[in-house]
Amino acid sequence: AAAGGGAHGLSFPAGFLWGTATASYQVEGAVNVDGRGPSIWDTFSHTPGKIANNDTGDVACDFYHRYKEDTQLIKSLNAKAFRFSIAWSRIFPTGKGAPNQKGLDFYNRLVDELLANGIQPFATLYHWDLPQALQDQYKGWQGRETAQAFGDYAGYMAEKLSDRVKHFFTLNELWTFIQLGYGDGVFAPGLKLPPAELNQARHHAVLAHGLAVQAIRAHGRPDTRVGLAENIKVAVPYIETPEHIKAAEIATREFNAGYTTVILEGKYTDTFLKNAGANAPKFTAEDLKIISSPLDFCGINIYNPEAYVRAADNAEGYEKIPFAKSHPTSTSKWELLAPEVLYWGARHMQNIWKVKELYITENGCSGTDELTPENRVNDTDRVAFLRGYLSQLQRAVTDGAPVKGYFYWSLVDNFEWASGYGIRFGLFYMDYKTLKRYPKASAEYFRTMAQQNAVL
Ligand code: GBH
Repeated sequence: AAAGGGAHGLSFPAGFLWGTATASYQVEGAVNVDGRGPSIWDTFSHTPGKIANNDTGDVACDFYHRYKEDTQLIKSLNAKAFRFSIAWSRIFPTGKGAPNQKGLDFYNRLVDELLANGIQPFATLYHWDLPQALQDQYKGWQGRETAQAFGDYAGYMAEKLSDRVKHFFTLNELWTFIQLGYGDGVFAPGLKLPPAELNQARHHAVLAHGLAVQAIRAHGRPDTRVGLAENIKVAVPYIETPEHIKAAEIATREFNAGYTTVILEGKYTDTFLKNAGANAPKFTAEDLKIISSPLDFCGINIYNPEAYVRAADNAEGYEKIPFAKSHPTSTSKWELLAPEVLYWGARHMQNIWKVKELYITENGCSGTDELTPENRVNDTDRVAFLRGYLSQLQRAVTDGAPVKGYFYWSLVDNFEWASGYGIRFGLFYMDYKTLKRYPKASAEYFRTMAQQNAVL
């Protein structure tokens, strides 16, 4: 039964979960507190020239100390779920060995605070802040040992938190941290590996995901649920007719061959292996079994399409249509705006891989966000973004896509990786001098939608 209902009649089903998301290194700060070990993002952000303005996450939003205040912000949005990530190096300062109780205590306090305020915790175990020691010892994801260590850490977290945390995500956006961190050198650890080594690192990351799924099953409670949060590369059919929709499905399967496709299908596609040739990763049949361990749900982070595609009479069965130079973007130049990507992301997961439970684990819009003398932020661009993207999500749910919830990225403005603090995604504006938070117009918009369970 539909609850609420807006002027457009764009209601979501009763029980649809509204939430926001953050990640440890982007918000926590407190990098030298309570025994936290250094991560590759500490090293990278302290290397001059890597981050815009040479910003670092040393203080960020000081979420480590202000999580109670931020829980009230979440509550004020009528959000009933919060997705956060755990800093591996707070728990295991060198990635493995003896756990650090003080680090665990922080996440215990956070989880308890969320639950006391009626907010379900959704925990991501890895949002890119790899313990530096694992980078030094095993070359990070280039070493199979890192995947093993991740599995052990995941099992430990499930044991400690699963009495209260019911939803775990293994790794956030494998594509991003592998491609940009180990391939293009623009994210930590800043490497530009040749194709064979890059492929091997990527293989270790999908293996780590599978090992973590198994460890969470082994050490969690019977009702513990596990999924991943991948930025699936979505092909949008440029016209919604059966032939172009089919082409978009073929393209989406290939765009994600090294990530979502191998995780959900348990094999690398023929095209992927053919294209990789001598650079294909070394793997065993047992690896593929681990990698494709069954999941309870999938999280998808979606901002922009990978491409518009059309059906084509070629070997691939599709062709990409290049983006127009004038295609609109947010203040992040990579964020090509296309609300229907949320519709097609959800539909492809359902139609290609028969996924039964989906969450939009990230979706958001960056903007210029200036604070007026009256302490307002008139982010009309973000309001328009939300209305457009969520209308398409509502259409997907109406058409039967099994989307159970939506997490806006992000709760507050935060450390936007290589872009530093200059790019803002939050529903709340962060004054980085005072660390005061101010609701933007979009926060009020979100709060009303979440309350009425409808696009307004
Ligand atoms: C998400 O990635 C991340 O999970 C989240 O941490 C982040 O804050 C959010 O997006 C907003 O960016 O630096 O020009 O090479 C979304 C996918 C992949 C989009 C990396 C930006 C970097 C482009 N992102 N990409 S660039």
